[in-house]
Amino acid sequence: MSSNKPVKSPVIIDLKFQRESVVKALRNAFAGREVIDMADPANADRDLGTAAYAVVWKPDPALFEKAKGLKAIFSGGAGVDHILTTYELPDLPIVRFVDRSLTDRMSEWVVLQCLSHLRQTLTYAHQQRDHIWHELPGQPEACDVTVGVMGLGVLGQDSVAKLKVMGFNVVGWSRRPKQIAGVETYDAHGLDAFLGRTDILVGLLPLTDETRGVYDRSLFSKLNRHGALGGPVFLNAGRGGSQVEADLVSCLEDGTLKAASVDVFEQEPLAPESRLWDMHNVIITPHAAASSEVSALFRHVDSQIARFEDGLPLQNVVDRLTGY
Ligand code: NDP
Ligand code: OXD
Repeated sequence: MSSNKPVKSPVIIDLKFQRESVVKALRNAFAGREVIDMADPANADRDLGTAAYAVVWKPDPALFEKAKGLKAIFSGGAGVDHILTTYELPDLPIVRFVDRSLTDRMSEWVVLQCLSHLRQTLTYAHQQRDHIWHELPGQPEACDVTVGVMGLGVLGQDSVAKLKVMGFNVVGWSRRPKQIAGVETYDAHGLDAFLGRTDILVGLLPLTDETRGVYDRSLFSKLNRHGALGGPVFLNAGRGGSQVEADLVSCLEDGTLKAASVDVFEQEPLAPESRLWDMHNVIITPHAAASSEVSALFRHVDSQIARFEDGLPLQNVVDRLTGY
């Protein structure tokens, strides 16, 4: 007996993620829908013309040539520069990954780094290595320090809320004006005023034509030099293309910046010869501030496809003009 249910259109998976996490998550994903996993060599020459959806992270450039029937593209992460800056993309909706798991992870990273610099964990770690028992003089409180968050989107706003819980003063900057209770915010025109208030600068901007190279010497030199930490600190978990790394290194060397925590780099992986690796005032994490939980990603894609097929608008669609 044949069923009258319409056949669900296949979904293509092209995720340059850790392989086991994808394989494991696929076991329970996309019920009743064919999955074309591009990491499976058997799919190398597959006809992709019937697939309506693709879930991608740094996909094969030829994918969009071959998959001519796509109706929507889902980014494997919150950022979409990995596709927008690299390919001639078809004029289709691109959906960002927005999920509590990713947002929480990012806020954890931001709060952890702010507290690490507040509580001088780098210096104490060096002292411990050298068996030195020495309490550092002065112990500023979070309320003595102003954290300036650049980028007040999903991740920036959650970080702001959690930094406030820890007692930091928080100011924020975004392209368009924002109202956030208990937080002074600045728009594109207020950048210098925002920087002048900021002791710890947190970069949570997407990479676009406008934000490329924004964190440079000129910007770092406008940060507050008279704060309780004894010099400005820079954190970046947005995108490495937004920082001028040569300026970052020289500002950390000459004291324009006191310290930094960096998760994203102009080139990833960070080159073994980068001076950043050995700087005593730098914390490096390997683009791991907020990795995508693959099973949560597939649940999010599944629910967006269900909306789409029910005639409802997709959520978190990228604005192709602004690039985020
Ligand atoms: P959103 O799109 O929700 O927010 C982006 C924010 O940046 C908005 O507030 C936006 O302003 C602001 N912005 C964009 N362009 C400009 C500009 N030219 N000038 C001033 N402000 C600007 O993004 P998310 O918060 O979800 O994510 C931010 C970025 O974090 C991602 O794009 C990605 O690159 C990075 N990321 C990094 C991860 C990691 O592990 N390191 C993990 C996940 C994401 P407005 O509000 O006015 O639109
Ligand atoms: C993202 C990332 O954009 O992991 O989600 O960088």
